[in-house]
Amino acid sequence: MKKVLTLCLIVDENKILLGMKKRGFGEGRWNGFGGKVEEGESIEEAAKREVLEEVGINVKDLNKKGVIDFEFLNDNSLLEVHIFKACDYSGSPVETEEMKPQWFDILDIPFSEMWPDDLYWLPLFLKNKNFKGKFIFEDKNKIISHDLEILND
Ligand code: 95F
Repeated sequence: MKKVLTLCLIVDENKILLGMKKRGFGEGRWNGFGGKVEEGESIEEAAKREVLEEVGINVKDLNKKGVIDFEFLNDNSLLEVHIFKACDYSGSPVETEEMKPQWFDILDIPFSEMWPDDLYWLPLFLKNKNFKGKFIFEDKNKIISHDLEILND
């Protein structure tokens, strides 16, 4: 069964807010904020809820940037991740049980401590492109194939 997840990256001028995942899936990696869409909520509602829960920030407008399907061959799972950019927000990041937040200069993104797919799509995201893609992982560290397509607005 395919699971639908959200991923929201907060960008403020030349900085991007990432969180170091402290537990669970993705532990030890910097990432945006997100998680599973629950029954009865829209994908955008889920994206906002996860940002508030994980880092204590209220995001105003979400800009939809891309959708990526991730297949993990090791555990036979399929995830559809909806990726959003938020430029308008209120509050300051707070550390939670889930995440230790930190602002990074967009020229100094810690790709070596992130999910390996980010190296492909995050540069497009930062150039404000819309995209869709599919990545096949052998396990959580190894991409064995990928497709990534830029969409016309
Ligand atoms: C990135 C991911 C994943 C991958 C983990 C689960 O919450 C949504 C984001 N997420 N983020 N950048 N890459 C491979 C796992 C699907």
